[in-house]
Amino acid sequence: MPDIQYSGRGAGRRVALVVARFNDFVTERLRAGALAALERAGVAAGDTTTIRVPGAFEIPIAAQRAAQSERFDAVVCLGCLIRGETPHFEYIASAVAHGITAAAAATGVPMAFGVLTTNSAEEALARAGDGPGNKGYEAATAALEMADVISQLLER
Ligand code: DLZ
Repeated sequence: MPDIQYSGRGAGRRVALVVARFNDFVTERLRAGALAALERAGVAAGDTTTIRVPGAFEIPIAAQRAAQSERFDAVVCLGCLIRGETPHFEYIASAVAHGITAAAAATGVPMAFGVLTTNSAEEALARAGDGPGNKGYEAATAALEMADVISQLLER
């Protein structure tokens, strides 16, 4: 049996970006990184849809609804939690991580975790710069890889 691995091609994939507006000075940079990764992999601009939600806490329900719509092959979840500015930081971060995991398991649609959890705004910005170190870029790449792998698994 041949191995199953990412082809590196994203053409034809339809991708939802669920982006939290809270800390948008970071999350819009994550979105830009994600769009750059999708474009580089060949995803058409018309095949991406951005869904903005108030904060990271709202990401899982929007991601699940997007997946249930059957309009997307993958969902990229982008948010930014900053410890020093966020009471109950651990609680929210845990709820978001578990919520995204549950949404992916419930729908079978791959969801990438691009939610930063940092100690400061400076740390967050360092993970949202230009180029491949951008965590939005990494999340979008992971989402495409999982969409490809799952599609190959369903073929066999
Ligand atoms: C309320 C809040 C706080 C204090 N901090 C953050 C944050 O650092 N990052 C983020 O994405 N959202 C934050 N929020 C908003 C919550 O995620 C949520 O939108 C509200 O509690 C409303 O449910």
